[in-house]
Amino acid sequence: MKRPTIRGSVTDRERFFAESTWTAGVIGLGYVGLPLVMTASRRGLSVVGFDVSDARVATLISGVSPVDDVDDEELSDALEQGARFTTDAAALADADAIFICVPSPLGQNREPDLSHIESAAQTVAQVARPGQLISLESTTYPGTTEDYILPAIEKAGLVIDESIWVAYSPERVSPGDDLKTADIPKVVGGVTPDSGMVAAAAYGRLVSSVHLVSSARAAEMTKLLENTYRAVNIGLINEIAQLSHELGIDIWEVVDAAATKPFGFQPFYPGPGVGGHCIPLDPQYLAWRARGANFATRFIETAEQINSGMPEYVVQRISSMLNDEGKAIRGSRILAVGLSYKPDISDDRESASLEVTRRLSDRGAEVAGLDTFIDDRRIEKHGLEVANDGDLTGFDLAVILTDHSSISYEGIARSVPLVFDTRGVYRRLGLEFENVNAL
Ligand code: SAJ
Repeated sequence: MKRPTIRGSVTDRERFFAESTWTAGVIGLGYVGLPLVMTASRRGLSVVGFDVSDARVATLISGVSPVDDVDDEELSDALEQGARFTTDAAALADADAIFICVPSPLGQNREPDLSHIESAAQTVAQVARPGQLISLESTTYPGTTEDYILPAIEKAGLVIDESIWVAYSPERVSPGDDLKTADIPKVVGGVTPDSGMVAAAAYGRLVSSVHLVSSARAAEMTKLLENTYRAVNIGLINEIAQLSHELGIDIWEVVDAAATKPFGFQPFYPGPGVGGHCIPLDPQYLAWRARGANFATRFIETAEQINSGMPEYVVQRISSMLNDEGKAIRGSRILAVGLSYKPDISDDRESASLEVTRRLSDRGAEVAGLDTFIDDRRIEKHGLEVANDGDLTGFDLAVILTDHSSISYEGIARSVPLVFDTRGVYRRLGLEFENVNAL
């Protein structure tokens, strides 16, 4: 692909983004895009949010936030300040900077699915105009911004660094974390040095700290390193947890002890597997790109095997606990506590909890779900009975899969004869019950 020639100076464009009240356009109004719209609005910028979903746009216009981390009040404030939400991409032509925050899932064979990025690039090709900054935020493999966004601006007849600037800046939203977008340092890399400078000036208006790297690829790789680091360390602790159980050692005690080391150790905790739309997926983007370079990413593959094997490991441990009481999974009534992929959020995408409940059901258990963040209809949609937290009797075993803070763990231990705690929540809360076993 012929790279557009680089001409023109950036100083006035940097100054524009650093000093004027410009308009931020966001493509994709999900758990990344909507907080970004809120941040821009709070910082006094005009904002226009675009999404392909009529329902999502209608919800936003009605002042109801579809994203856990954005409350209705915040949304109403932004609407009062003139925030626009639309399914009409033409509105993005008003934006001085367009931030692309669309999903980057995996396809059927766990290969990158860039269809959302591709469609966002087509939108950019339609609305791009001189003076704009285009920044891709979706997690993806190194080279995506050049491969997909540059051709889009060329199609619009624009020249990089003369009439338009292009960069990559990974999102670092951690759903359920009370850190706001503006308080999380932002890594930024341009497809050219000049584009990086212009993007850094724009992001400097949105967040408290910008870390400029030399290229879009470096920024893309930064994000994949962050999340691969987590996936590999979670895989490590899940393996050590299984070994510790074989050796009769309490892994939770050992992690807490290792965490007393003030340097060189970051605690990770075992669990029923790795959920969410980032940690299980992002490392596969890097592994896929590595294969294209004939490079084997062994740590990523091994971590993936261990983490994706945790639901079955949890089922085996449950089977042993029931067998010790002369029972089998088949015919047992099991209470599954915590169905979302991590505590105190309602998101159950890729949730390991649901992989565990599916396997238990497949083995003939009657499984009831208890999750204060997920409504009954969704629990039933997952093929589970809805547990009545007012009466937890009648179960042979309870398994703690996601440790929401709103659950009464003491109540569960007093009502259910056996409890399998995959999150170490009883130890963390200092609750000691004979009938509770931990991973
Ligand atoms: N998990 C473990 N053990 C651990 C940590 C996590 O089993 O020690 C599991 C969790 O239960 C969950 C999954 O891994 O099922 C992912 O957990 P997470 O805390 O990484 O949560 P995410 O995926 O919502 O958010 C992560 C961000 N998290 C943190 O930095 C703490 C961050 O890596 C990214 O900003 C974000 O993904 C993203 O959007 O990429």
